Amino acid sequence: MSIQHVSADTDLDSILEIIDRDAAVVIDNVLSENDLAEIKYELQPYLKNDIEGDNEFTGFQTKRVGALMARSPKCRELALDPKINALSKKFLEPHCDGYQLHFTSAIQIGPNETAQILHRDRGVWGGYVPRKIETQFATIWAITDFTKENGATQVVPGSHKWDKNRMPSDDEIENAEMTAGSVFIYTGSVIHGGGANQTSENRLGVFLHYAPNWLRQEENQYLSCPPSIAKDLSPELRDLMGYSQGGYVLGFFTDPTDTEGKFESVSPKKLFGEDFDPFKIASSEELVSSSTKKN
Ligand SMILES: O=C(O)CCC(=O)C(=O)O
Ligand SMILES: [Fe+2]
Repeated sequence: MSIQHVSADTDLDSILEIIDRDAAVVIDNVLSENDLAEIKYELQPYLKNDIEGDNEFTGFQTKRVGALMARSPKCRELALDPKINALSKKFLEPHCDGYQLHFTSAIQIGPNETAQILHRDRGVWGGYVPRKIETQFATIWAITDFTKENGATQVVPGSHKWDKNRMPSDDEIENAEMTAGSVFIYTGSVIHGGGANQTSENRLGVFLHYAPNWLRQEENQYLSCPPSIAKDLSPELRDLMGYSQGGYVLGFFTDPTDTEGKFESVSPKKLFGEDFDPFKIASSEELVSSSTKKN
């Protein structure tokens, strides 16, 4: 089963149908040459380091650069991309009342890298989230071309519906080949992994993953993009990173130095002087009704 490609003007429902069937789809040619040049320029200082992986999962010739919301204004735009966010919301909302940014990473697979171990990203929670709950809506923005030869992500379309222990045969494994500026969408339940790079060029992708607001984020956004940096970002992006409340009470905070009660059990939005619906710990009736509603 090959990976389906769609154009940037394809409607949401058609894309979601493909995601439901294959858990993999490429939207072609979303970013301009200019966008790509800006992203490369912004990531360059961090990709200069020589910190590469050191095992079969992180690779031996692969660089991973995180904290993209703090480091790259252009990656902030990608994270807020309206179409991706509309898809993410629709995909995740059967199991949450809001979603958040879960993981940001630029992954550069260098020459001579071998293929990454195939896996499902939902494994980050150790297998404790029931399979019927989709945990991740994941994007990989191609900053260079992705080819089978240079390490385009390997994917097994349809494997999100497989029994947990079924292994793919070689002819079931596809590569998410795409031109620079395209975006590959996959889910936390589909089997995939970085491809082997048999060329002399680097393969670079920007990974931005989204997850329900009630799950622990893979990349700690509050440490990777602390309030001192987050204060200069847009309220929408801060919300997406989790500087907001998830549901009734998740994510409230108290300023430990506050003796006047101004920052006692409040929404993180208050930290940034944002207008927000006054945050109160939910009443016990609300909590009871929300816990019965979902179960
Ligand atoms: O680099 C890639 O193409 C995939 C990386 C990946 O799946 C991961 O690190 O979880
Ligand atoms: Fe992965």
